[in-house]
Amino acid sequence: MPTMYSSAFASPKIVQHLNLRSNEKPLFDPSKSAPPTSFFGSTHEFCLSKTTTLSSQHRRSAVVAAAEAVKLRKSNSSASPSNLLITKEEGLELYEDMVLGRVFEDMCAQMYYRGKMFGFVHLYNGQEAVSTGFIKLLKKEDSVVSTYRDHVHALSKGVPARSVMSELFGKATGCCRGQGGSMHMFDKEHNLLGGFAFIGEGIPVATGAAFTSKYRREVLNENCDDVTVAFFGDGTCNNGQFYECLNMAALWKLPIIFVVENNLWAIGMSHLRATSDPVIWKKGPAFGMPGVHVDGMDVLKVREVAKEAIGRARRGEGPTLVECETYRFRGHSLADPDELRDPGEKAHYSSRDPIIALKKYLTENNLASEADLKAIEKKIDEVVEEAVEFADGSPTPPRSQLLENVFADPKGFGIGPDGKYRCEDPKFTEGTAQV
Ligand SMILES: Cc1ncc(C[n+]2csc(CCOP(=O)(O)OP(=O)(O)O)c2C)c(N)n1
Ligand SMILES: [Mg+2]
Repeated sequence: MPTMYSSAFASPKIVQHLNLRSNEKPLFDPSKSAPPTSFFGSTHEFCLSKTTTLSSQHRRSAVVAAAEAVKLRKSNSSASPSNLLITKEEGLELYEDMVLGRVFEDMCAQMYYRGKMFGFVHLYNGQEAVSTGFIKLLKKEDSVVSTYRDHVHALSKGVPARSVMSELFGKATGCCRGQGGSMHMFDKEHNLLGGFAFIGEGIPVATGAAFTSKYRREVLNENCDDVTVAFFGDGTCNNGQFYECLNMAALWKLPIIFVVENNLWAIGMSHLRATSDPVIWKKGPAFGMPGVHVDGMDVLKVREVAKEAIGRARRGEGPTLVECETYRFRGHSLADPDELRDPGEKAHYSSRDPIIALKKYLTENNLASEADLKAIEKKIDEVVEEAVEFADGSPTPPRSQLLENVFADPKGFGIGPDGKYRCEDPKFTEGTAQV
């Protein structure tokens, strides 16, 4: 009997969408169903469990397991005689990027508590495999859209650490000249399109960027195969923009990958308590695009799924929704004492640290020695320390920068009748009601 959790992949229409290359089995093969490796490692109860016929068995059979897909690729791979998923160079690149993300974020925590940064700062510790797994496969021309947890996406995309750190310090040398701060990283050169503090706001921007690529290719006949990757959280999947953009992206077959970083929590709200159907990947097939669930603590699995999804987008075959099961190792922001999450749940995921897992893979498969990895760690420590020195020694922006790029000032809020910036008036902070 079909259950409400039977896979939408069973639909022939969807299978057609998954038809990738005639000579190759698709990675997102609906017939390769297997239990998710650890999905719902959350210690929270599924809130539907008492009122539906849903059983864990049904849930499991609905998930397309990337673990299976990875095995498939491994045994089919002819590129690597050793039958490994990555080369030594690729492995070291992934390791370096993940260590950079981790060390950078740990340094941010230190600098925040020393009063060098202001406002809210959201760190990415624990989620590195997602950023690295996707972004290291992109070209410079491809776009990335992030959330307020954006430092590591910026770093993976190639924005220099000193430029991100300076932005966090509010300095003129930051990637947004100090005006964006932690939640609004942006970098034109590397096509990092933000940094968005309002959850879900980046998804339409990403969809627009993907539309631009398609328009350039199909209407302007430009040689453009750029893709866009949009990252956002599980909590954000309950916002309307998510659904509107899935619809448009599928309708217009846009070159976009929607990457859900499902860390099981939206601030202090458990995903399982807040979402009528918490299986996010399944919402892709509902709109006519593949949906995939992958172990987001394993960079190699994320990378295999990312390859397929990016390849589809580049070939003009349309969008993919990827749900990466991951976990943040710190509180929601540096202002969060992180007292709500179950210590057992935290321990479960911290034992699956993605950096340690990659290290193990590299050493056990003789792709890298301890010394190779130590050298990378040393190099990254230096890069991050240099970034702090650079940021600390950089100038603050002039006050007049506050009013740059303001499109309209109809009531004279910024500039007084004397033509001077009001912010330069010593009484500026006394109140603006009269303006
Ligand atoms: C439109 C909007 N509503 C509410 C908020 C407050 N808010 C900030 S973070 C957050 C939770 C987001 O959780 P999730 O999408 O899972 O991302 P995570 O922080 O886990 O990476 C909420 C509701 C917001 N920033 N924007
Ligand atoms: Mg979340």
